[in-house]
Amino acid sequence: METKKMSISDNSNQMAKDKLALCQQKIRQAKQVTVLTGAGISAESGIPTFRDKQTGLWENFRAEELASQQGFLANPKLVWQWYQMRRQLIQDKQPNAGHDALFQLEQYCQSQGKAFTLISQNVDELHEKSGSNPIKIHGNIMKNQCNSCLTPYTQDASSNELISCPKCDGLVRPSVVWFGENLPEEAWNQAYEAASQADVFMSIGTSSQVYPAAGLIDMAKSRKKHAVFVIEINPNPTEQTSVDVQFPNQAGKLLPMLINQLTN
Ligand code: BV8
Ligand code: ZN
Repeated sequence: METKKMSISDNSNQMAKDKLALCQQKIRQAKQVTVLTGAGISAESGIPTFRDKQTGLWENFRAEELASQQGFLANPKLVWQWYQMRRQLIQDKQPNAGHDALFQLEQYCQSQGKAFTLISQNVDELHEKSGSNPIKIHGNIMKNQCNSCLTPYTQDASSNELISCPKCDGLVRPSVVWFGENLPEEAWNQAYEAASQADVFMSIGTSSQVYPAAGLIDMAKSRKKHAVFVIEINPNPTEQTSVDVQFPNQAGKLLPMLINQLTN
């Protein structure tokens, strides 16, 4: 019985090795590598994902309600305090091995003359702390702006009390994209372009449920010129049908394995 069990686990190890080798080969052959990350890549740094249930004061609200113009106007203090709590939670967090491996991949691509673009749905700054310069399509939770005249608010905003815009007396809010709001045009155009030029598209730590970000994979796949190779890294495989290789692993564990062999 023992040998049967060994062969099954050997089998799955061999399969995993083959998947890694195939992905490394596709990256070596690629001219453009495009990566899309979601909340899952920050999970191992201790930042809860959007799928995680809200807790405390906000446990009876869904993130989609709080992260919206409607939610803010209905209860500005509750939403402002939700962001203050999230900023406090995020500010001392450090990048994990997944973020660092993506920066190494970027350096590898540059050394090989390949184009590399990192697109992130995340509003934390962990990619930046590990040296990357992501296209932030959902904004940055550490920045603020006026909800009425959109003027950036660069003064201290650590208070739990609501802050009024010095220019128009409107309410100050975080510079993130709320549900129902358009994505920043320049960032979205760059993300769209990088997806449409991709030879390898990596979708990492995203449930692929928030649009238009979740549509980038299908848009990349629908490109006429030639097939794009799609890699997904997520312990909970998504319903994305265009994925060529799915790793049911944590990004912080899998990415170093994928990148280390590539660069050594
Ligand atoms: C738009 C900033 C045009 C805020 C975010 C009705 C009215 C209006 C719009 C809509 C509507 N119905 C649908 C829409 C479109 C809507 C949408 O997609 N809704 C969803 C809920 C269906 N989209 C929008 O509104 C977008 N704008 O469409 O504009 C428009 C304009 C007007 C009217 C109509 C259309 C704006 C979307 C942006 C919202 N803002 N963030 C804030 O942070 O407070 S999105 C927010 O969700 C975060 O950025 C986060 O990234 C994202 C959630 O997605 P994920 O990143 O995937 O995170 P999630 O928690 O879901 O999943 C984590 C995954 O990680 C899991 O799968 C897990 O298994 C995995 N994981 C866990 N651990 C690990 C891991 N993976 C790897 N390693 C690990 N260790
Ligand atoms: Zn204002």
